[in-house]
Amino acid sequence: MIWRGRTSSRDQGSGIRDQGLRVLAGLVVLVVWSSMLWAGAGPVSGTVEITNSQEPGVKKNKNYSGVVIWLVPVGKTAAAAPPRRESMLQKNRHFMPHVIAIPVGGTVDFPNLDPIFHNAFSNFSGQPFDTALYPPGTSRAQTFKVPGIVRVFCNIHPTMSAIIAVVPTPWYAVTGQSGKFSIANVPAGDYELHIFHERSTPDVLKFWSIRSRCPMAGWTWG
Ligand SMILES: [Cu+2]
Repeated sequence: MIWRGRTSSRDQGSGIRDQGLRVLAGLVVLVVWSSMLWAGAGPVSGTVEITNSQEPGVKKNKNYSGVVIWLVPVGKTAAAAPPRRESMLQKNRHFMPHVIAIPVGGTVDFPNLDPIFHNAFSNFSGQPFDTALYPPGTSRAQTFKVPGIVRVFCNIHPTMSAIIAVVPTPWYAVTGQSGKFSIANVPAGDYELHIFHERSTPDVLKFWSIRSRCPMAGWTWG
């Protein structure tokens, strides 16, 4: 079964702006819950389209990457995911990839592949941390024990930034350029679908915290 939704300007409240960043106002999400009878678990896939963006890369190139989607079971705690380990490279004065997601308890490595010092820190949302400066060719690691959106920076290169979405569930995905995503092995049950993009307004994100049954019997706005 397929469900389509669209945010409208009415859903964007007063157009809250995020620290002067150009606001990415709308997200259109098409979610396909498998309509097959699942043998206990099945895939959830879909497409995200970013609307109203003033970013040339998003508008011109239809680059819908970096949207994080995760499913949280309703009325019960998600089974603990096995601890995950991901890498976020420091290369050419960028964090790569720019957006990653990891379940609570996971660890992120920050290998420095540049010929200069870098650090990685976050201090105003999600779990604060600071690796301190470290030399080329070395790496630092950070374990994230608290769910939330961690905004990562390097304290000597102001243009370096990244997002780590620490999610309380093993069922999550980050979109690629096409906006497509797929989450495998989702057990049948009730879920809240959550969505995050670094330039969406809080109102848009709240709009997209929606509840459904999986496999889908119909959407309810919860
Ligand atoms: Cu740096």
